[in-house]
Amino acid sequence: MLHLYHGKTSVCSAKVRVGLAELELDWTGQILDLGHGEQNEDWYLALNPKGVVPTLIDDELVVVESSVILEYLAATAGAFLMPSDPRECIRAKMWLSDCIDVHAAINTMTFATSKRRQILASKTPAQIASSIARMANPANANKRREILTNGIDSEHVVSAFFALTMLFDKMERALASSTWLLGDHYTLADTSLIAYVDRLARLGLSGMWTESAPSVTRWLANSRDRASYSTAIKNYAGPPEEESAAESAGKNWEQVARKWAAFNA
Ligand SMILES: N[C@@H](CCC(=O)N[C@@H](CS)C(=O)NCC(=O)O)C(=O)O
Repeated sequence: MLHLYHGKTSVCSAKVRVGLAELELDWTGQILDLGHGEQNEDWYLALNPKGVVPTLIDDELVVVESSVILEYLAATAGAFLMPSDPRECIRAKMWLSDCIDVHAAINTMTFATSKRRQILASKTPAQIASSIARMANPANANKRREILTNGIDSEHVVSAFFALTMLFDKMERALASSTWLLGDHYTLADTSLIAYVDRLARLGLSGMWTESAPSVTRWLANSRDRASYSTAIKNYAGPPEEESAAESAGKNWEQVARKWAAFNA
């Protein structure tokens, strides 16, 4: 039986849950409390030394990295969702490899806006410093510290804008004449991206693509209509409309819009 260590609202965990749902695989899971640092406990670091979710266990096999997990699941389920034609297959894999930069960008936008607001309002500077000090990966710890200090003015926001501009341009080109990223059939490429784009919409940041990449809005709606979205994302994070309305009150878009426009000018 497949066993997944995941986070309730973690985007890369959601991405794997979408894959499990699309492939109709049976699995068990354990949700880690990321806010309280459960991912940095010794028992979990023995499985995933970077102290991040998700981690998939299949008997004695430990698989980390959400895109690699998706590929493994697709192979396990008889390659369903992964095109068999070598050229299509490599196009799907390139979308999966884009996820490394896309994940970093989504993490940046989440922590530079909503999470920063929540963390600064609920924790003392000493509590923040000690939770960052527990992070296993020094690169992630340095990034978190800098973003919590500088918010939307963080140097990481510029890198995030670069990655997201490339993402929306590529998605718009792919979706201009087809329903899904690789054509008329839903594939692992679509599975790999829904949680990330959904997160930006939940943060109230859909202004990043509504005018420049309108096909992304249609793709997001189509992806949210699939049963896998309810099973894997909505059941854990709640309805997207409620979250984006709450986030709009936090004025994320007002903070981001001017910088985003300047970056794309
Ligand atoms: N590239 C990794 C990223 C994993 C990652 O950063 N996961 C986040 C949640 S989406 C996490 O566990 N964060 C915990 C922390 O930052 O302490 C993947 O796709 O699996």
